[in-house]
Amino acid sequence: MKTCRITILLLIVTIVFATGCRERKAITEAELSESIRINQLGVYPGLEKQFTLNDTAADAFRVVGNNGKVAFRGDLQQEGFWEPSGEFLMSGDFSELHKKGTYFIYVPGVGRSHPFVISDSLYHSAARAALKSYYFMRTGIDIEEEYVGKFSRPAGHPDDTCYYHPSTGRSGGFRSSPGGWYDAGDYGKYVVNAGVSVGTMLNLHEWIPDAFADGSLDIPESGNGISDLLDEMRYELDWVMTMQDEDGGVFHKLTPLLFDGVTMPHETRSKRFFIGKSTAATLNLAAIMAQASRIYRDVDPRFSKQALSAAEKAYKWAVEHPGEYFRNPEGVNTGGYGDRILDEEFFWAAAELYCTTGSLAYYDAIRGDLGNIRFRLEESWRNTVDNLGYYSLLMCERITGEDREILEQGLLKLADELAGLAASSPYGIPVSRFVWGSNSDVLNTAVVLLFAYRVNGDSKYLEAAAGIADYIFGRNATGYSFVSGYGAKYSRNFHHRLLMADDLDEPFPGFVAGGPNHHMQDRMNVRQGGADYPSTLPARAYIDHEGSYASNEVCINWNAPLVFVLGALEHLQ
Ligand code: G3I
Ligand code: 9MR
Repeated sequence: MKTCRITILLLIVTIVFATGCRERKAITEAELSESIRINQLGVYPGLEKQFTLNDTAADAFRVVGNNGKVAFRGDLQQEGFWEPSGEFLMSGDFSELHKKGTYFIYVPGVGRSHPFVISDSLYHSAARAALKSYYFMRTGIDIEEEYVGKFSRPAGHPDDTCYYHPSTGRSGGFRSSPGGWYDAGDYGKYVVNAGVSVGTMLNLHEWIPDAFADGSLDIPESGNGISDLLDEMRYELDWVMTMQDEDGGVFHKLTPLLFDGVTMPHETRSKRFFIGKSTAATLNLAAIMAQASRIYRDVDPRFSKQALSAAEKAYKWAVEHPGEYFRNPEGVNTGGYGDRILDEEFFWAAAELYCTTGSLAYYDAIRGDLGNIRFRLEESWRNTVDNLGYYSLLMCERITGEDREILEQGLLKLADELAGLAASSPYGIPVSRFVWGSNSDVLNTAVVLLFAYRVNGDSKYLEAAAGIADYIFGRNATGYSFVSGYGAKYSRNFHHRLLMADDLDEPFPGFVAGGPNHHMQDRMNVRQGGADYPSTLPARAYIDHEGSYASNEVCINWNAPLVFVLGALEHLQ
């Protein structure tokens, strides 16, 4: 009897050992599977940890450490069919694994994932790179000297001779308008898009001033005792200031008449023009200058004063000229950034002016809307700028009592809707429609959620925001990490003239691609370049190809919520 028990025990031990050996062998030999979609950077130890799988035959997964040892075993959950990507999906959860280290996911019968880390400084580097991207976009500098051999970029546009286009209301002449960032893959500078970009990043600074303390980036101003984020924003603010006309109105953009070809900035020959003067541009200046005025008050009192007076003059002009809508004049084909609904811009500018001055005239203009925050998909530069005003109001101590209650409840209601949508999506995002710049739509939902977390500290909002970052770094239907330089397979062939014209092996790091866009307005151009979209399904309509300006361009208003989300997560997790 006893011998029999020992034999059975031995048999069990042998089977377990043999199975273990077989599994270890299978793990060692497992090949990379693109069906396993995971944040290719990793996850924070204390937050939830999920991945998505495009393969419904499997039922279990392992998280395997660097040493080949299984650190966690779990079951996969059915997520069902997701229409935007046309996939039947499953998900895995390993939130209970907290130990820091390098891992990969192994799914028996499917393969292994890209490696990733569990780390509490997950986005330390990526957040800094995302902000540093603006330095690479500065128009007036010669980056080559610093980056020879690494990133080359000969001197940009001095913009010392910029002509007045007749659409400005002037009949000739020129002046300088130096500094500022290139908008995107093109070399234009647009006030409207400058506004949402600077506004978003200043919102972060006002909430978390040490997110990018002095010395966190390697930029010429580092070491001057001022936050590097404020230094970088100042480069753009100073340019925006040059766009204001004497009467307070603001020129819409500074670009050539036609998009430049693929040439380096110092080689372009096209003349650059001030084009149009619009209510939208004027309100953008009013909003960010009012915001900057309070944020730079201690850092640079002179600038702070000047910024406030520019903002007030601009707001007045806009009130007197509420309908100066921009449209490209004949013969001009650079970016339009045209908008005919300016309620958001008026709200934003009045909100910023109220926070800075406390003047009731501004408060009257916004008081009736305190509870009405929304999330509007697509084109953040025109659709979500009122949200920037709401965020400033949330941080503004002047708002108390019942008004504060209305404001906070409005935000929490919106955040609950977004968190609910994210929870029901197999990729953890509240977005299911994908248009030009969709990655910025996705990131902007995380900004809403992070502000909700600021209001009541409910971790569900922080978790949802972290889940949205997972999507950007690889837990998505394309399998790409959309941020250059970060992840095993990242977007690199951007529609970015600086990269296309130069012979660089590596893109500048820290840029987020526009992302999936089911309209594919550039499909002809992509095809002429000898390629095509891998899929026309909305969440997969993305191609890492330089001809794809509608899915793979870089843009300052898309990187701004990336800076916000990574800077905030790194601080809050
Ligand atoms: O929403 C409509 C949809 O209803 C319609 O069916 C569809 C048909 O094409 O268009 C959709 O609107 C598109 C819109 O983006 C929102 O997705 C427009 O066609 C499309 O032209 C528009 O693209 C804008 C693009 O400029 C072209 O004007 C982008 O939002 C905007 O971010 C982009 O911005 C450019 C600047 O002009 C120049 N600098 C680079 C920058 C980034 O690409
Ligand atoms: O290169 C341009 C890109 O920077 C803009 O965002 C985009 C917006 O319309 O336009 C791109 O230029 C394309 C033009 O619109 C159509 N012809 C092809 C151009 C790029 O190859």
